Amino acid sequence: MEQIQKLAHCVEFGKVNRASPYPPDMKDQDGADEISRQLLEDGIPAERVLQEGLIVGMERVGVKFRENKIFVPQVLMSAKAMSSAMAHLRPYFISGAVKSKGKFIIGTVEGDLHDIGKNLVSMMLEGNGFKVIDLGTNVKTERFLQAIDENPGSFLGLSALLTTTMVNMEKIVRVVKESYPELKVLIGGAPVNDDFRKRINADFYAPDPQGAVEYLKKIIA
Ligand code: B1M
Repeated sequence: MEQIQKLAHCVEFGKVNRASPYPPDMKDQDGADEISRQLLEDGIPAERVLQEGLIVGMERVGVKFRENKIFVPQVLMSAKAMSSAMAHLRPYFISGAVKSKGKFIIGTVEGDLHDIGKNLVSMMLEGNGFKVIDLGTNVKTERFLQAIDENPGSFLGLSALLTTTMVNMEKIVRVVKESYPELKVLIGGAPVNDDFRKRINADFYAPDPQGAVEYLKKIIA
């Protein structure tokens, strides 16, 4: 297997580094950390490392998670493997050698502290080449507006896990669309669905992280 394919494999199966005992059948093998560093040292362009290694691996993760072939703990290990490689790639993003696919602002809405699903969406988008601005949980409308102001041309993602907080999405979408009618707003989280999305005038409802990735990729294509 070529090294770059090995990197995709490490992300897919959550192999962080050589010291990591997980997954057991890859024990004592290099992980995403060592392989990505070696590829860059060998002069492989960072763009290729991202596209053919990390993104390929993360896409497989997204599809398997959607099909219930893997579960949250496995996705978190894949995200960890991806993050270890991203640490080596970050300087290339900053220098402009690797272009991000777009900026994605995300937060769990006001009153809501659940962040596991939101974090999965963030990781999956980062793994697919987007710059993610994660505002955390309990995010007020004003904070979303400030982030949009600071990051022109970005997309916005709202997450909610409570029936009592999903209603806060409506105000956020209304206020954001008043100032930025062109900005695409995605919503997600267990209590929301496409009917609710239509009602509050958001642009897209993603049932899972892969749905968000596919929607954004379609828009920027
Ligand atoms: Co809370 N909680 N919780 N909780 N909690 C639920 C959501 C609940 C269904 C449990 C229950 O009663 N059966 C219930 C909500 C009921 C309702 O509103 N109808 C509930 C409640 C009531 C509460 C409290 C009010 C409890 C209390 O204090 N009395 C309280 C509220 C605190 C607050 O937010 N203000 C509370 C607190 C907590 C903890 C802090 C203890 C903890 C959160 C820890 C954390 O997130 N860091 C917690 C947890 C863990 C849960 C459950 C058990 C699990 C949620 C979770 O992480 N799921 C949950 C019950 C359950 O779901 N079984 C429950 C896994 C996660 C991967 O799924 O977040 O749905 P999910 O994300 C999915 C998709 O929805 C989607 O992608 C993800 C992956 O597929 N997605 C997006 C999510 N956001 C997206 C955004 C997108 C696209 C897709 O684009 C932008």
